[in-house]
Amino acid sequence: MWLLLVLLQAAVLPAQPCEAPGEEAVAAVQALSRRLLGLAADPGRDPDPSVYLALRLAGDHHLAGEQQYLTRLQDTFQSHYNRTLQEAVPPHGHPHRDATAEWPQTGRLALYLLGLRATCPPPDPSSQRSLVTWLKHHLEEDWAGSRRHGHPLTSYYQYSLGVLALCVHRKRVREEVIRRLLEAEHHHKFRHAGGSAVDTEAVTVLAFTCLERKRLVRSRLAAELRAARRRLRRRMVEEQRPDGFFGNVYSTPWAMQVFIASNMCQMQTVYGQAMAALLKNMDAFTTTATMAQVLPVLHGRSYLDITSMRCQEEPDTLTPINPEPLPEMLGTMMVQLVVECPLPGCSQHRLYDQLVPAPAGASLLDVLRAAAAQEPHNFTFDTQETPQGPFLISVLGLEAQQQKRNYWQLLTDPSTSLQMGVAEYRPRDEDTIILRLSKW
Ligand code: B12
Repeated sequence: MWLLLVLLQAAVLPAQPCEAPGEEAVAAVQALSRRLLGLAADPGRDPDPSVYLALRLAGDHHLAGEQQYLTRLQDTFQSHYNRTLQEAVPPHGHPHRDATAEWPQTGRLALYLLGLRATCPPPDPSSQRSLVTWLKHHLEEDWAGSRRHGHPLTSYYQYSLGVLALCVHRKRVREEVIRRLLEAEHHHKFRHAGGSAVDTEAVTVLAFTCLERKRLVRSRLAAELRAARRRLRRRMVEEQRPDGFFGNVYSTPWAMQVFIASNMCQMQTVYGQAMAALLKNMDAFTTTATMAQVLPVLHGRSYLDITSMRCQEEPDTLTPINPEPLPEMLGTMMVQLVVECPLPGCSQHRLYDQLVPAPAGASLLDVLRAAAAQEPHNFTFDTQETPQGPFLISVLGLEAQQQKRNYWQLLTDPSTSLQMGVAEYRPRDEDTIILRLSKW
């Protein structure tokens, strides 16, 4: 009887304490994992280290598929950095600033290095040494940028990812570099116009947790990090929305990683509420990037679990599925497209205001294409491919500038910032969409 009870309980309880509970949830999570695996197998998509991390942190695996994906990632990163290293590294081993003339790649390299730590069996650490040196270099550039401009050259999100990845690789970073994050937290600098701070706060908490846990900082700093961690966690709990989300549906998985990494998922009802909200909104995760960010928490894992991968216990049972085509909608819709330039230096505030007909159910990207094709051909735009999808970089010949921290913000009337990019958002008939050159 006793044995039966234990067995029954084992069948009902999730394998990981923070995992999505219940049979229905397990099936939904597995379906999402299988879809991500299907998308990862598409050679037409650039490999993304977050996708690899999500596959590695899942409960079940397709080990051959993961190995293939890793090879593609290695080809991309190793060849880029080997080439740049040959051009850039002087004999004493520190990369020159000029040879990395492009923007620092703090976040991407950090995610790749996190991915490498998650492979089974772990690769020879000597093969990663030069990449770790590069990451330190990018982080230093970001730190110098933050002193000069008051913010890192990339963003605090990428900066925190950099600290986290170096910590997971057990590499020390200068105390001043860490203190920059503490100051930013103290002065509420993580929030940027048009976006919430939750994603960045959560990555920072993970980085602080790692630094403390791996004892990579002195005890005084460790105490400060612990206090900041508690503050940030308390703030997240206080700011949880009535629908269960922290920030929005896409930042919620990051916030949940905080509770997993702090072993607090079972104690906090907020965690259960957030998990229930995610499970109710699984269809919001349509891009590889958003799927990759939600899957680890649905499996009850955080990025800190990378440091304790159990290579012997990985079931090789996952099979890919291909995405289903979206249902076709009949008819046309009319979208009011408005372009605004409210920044100093703009010739006019409202630069464009036209009604655009498009097929019902079309994406915002399709609406922009329809506007460009429409007489008198006075609308132009350009996008750039990113791991999150196409990013709108220029409208009517006005390019958003990374250096000036401008971006083309997407809004619905009067001022609601969209939670999706141009390829994912589907306007409805009679919607007004605003493309606004904003500061972040
Ligand atoms: C920083 C940030 C920004 C900055 C990026 C500038 C910079 N130089 O860093 C700014 C403020 C410009 C920005 C803009 C937007 N963002 Co943003 N952003 C982020 C954040 C916090 C970190 C991204 C990052 O650095 N990743 C690490 C690097 C290594 O990965 P990466 O993929 O190479 O990152 C680049 C691209 O992702 C791109 N990018 C940033 N945001 C977005 C959003 C979309 C849809 C696309 C296609 C690209 C893109 O800029 C990054 C830096 O170069 C994420 C949070 C998260 N959870 O991912 C949200 C996030 C990716 N953004 C989001 C959104 C919704 C937007 C906007 C659509 C908001 C809006 N209404 O205008 C716009 C994009 C509009 C456009 N022009 O196409 C959502 C995307 C959700 C989804 N469904 O895909 C996220 C997940 C935030 C959230 N929790 O809702 N963002």
